[in-house]
Amino acid sequence: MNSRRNFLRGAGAVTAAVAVTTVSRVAMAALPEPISQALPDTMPPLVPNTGRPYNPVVTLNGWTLPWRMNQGIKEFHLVAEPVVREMAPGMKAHLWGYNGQSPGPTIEVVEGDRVRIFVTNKLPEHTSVHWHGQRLPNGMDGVTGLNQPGIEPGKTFVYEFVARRPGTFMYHPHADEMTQMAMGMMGFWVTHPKEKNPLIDEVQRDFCFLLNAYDIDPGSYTPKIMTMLDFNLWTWNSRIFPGIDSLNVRLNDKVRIRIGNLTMTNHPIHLHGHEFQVTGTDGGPTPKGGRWPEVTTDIAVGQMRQIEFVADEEGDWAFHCHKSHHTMNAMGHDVPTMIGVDHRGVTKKITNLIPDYMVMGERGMADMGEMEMPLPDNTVPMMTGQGPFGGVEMGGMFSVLKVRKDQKPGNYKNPDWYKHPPGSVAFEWNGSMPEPARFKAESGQSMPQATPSQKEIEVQIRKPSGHSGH
Ligand SMILES: [Cu+2]
Repeated sequence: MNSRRNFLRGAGAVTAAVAVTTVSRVAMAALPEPISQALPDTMPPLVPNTGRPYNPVVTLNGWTLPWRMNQGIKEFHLVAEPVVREMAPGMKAHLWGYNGQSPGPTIEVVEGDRVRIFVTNKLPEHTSVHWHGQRLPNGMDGVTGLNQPGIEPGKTFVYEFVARRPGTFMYHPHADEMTQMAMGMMGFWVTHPKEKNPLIDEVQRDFCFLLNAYDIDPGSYTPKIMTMLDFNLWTWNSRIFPGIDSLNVRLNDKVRIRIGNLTMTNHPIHLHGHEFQVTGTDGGPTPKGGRWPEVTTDIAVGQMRQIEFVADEEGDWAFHCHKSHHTMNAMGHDVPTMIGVDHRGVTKKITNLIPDYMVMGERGMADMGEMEMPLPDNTVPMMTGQGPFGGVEMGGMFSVLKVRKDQKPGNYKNPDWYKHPPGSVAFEWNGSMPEPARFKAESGQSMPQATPSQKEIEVQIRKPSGHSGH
């Protein structure tokens, strides 16, 4: 990659993309060393040691791409390539991404920075990078065929523009998009304000992640790229609960969370215990008069949202997508609802043939959290995770905001479970249970049926009889 011959080949391909800008060939004496990340862990903020100072972000289960300054220009090197991404302990996916991970590294720059990004393609097909939300010269917008030719396998292209407005952005291919995004190619981009901006508050914690989704059959490794709606893995930065790190903050920190949606559906993102405001989108900071308190904000496809709040309630607060199927891992959606169905007789007959058979859903699906039926290799249970009080029964797009008095400023380490003050946890009632009072309706049906003499159908309610059913 760094040999002179490769560089010259890359530089030849570059000319088309930068012909109209003022990049001097001399300035690009060599490509910046590509930097790769092997771990799926949340990396500490990358404090800038060159260029203008700023308060860096923390990418959930991700990292920020280091850069080099070259005659006042910030140079980055992205390598599009196949990667193996651990989605959660026990499950790895064969994806496409950048610099060793999917999503790719976060790019952080400062408003007014001149940015040069080298993009090397190590995929088996052509690609390009679109810089979602940026003001830039048309030839840098990255739409294959429209703004540039595709970057063929083995080639390197150069993008160069000034990061004109501060905000929350992302990057992704604009070449065979369906395949490349279904395979995990995307990354976050943050442009920090260069000076105090009346619409951008200072925060103590600044997190970011992308919403993405995959369809990977249990027991397999590669996403099905033709899937349009029925995805089975709902991910934050290509991670599923319990593989998504918690967001660890200090009590009374002002917290910003930046979220972008590159799935095929909307995600109502919900935070417990606090109200937040949407302070910006990929279109820029929200005017202060247009902000209102929320506990859930819907993020539509292709949108980005920046939420902010003061973390002034100690505890372990759930933070998740509110679509209940998006907080589950791979499952079959063709399972019928079995609540109230007594299959004791049937189960006995089946277990004679298939000893591991387990009936699903007779008392609801919570049993799945402690399911003992063997799973295929490389598969995370549909509902899983252990909290201090037992199974959390979640999957997919779920994490926890941990607010602690003793979390040190700038420290992102995961603290132990919250220790609740005595008497502040919901508890079991052991007193007597009065008969329910039956409410008598006062109004009647305003438009009764013409023939009210229908036969009443008898419905049998089977009440659960404890956990020893089968
Ligand atoms: Cu969702």
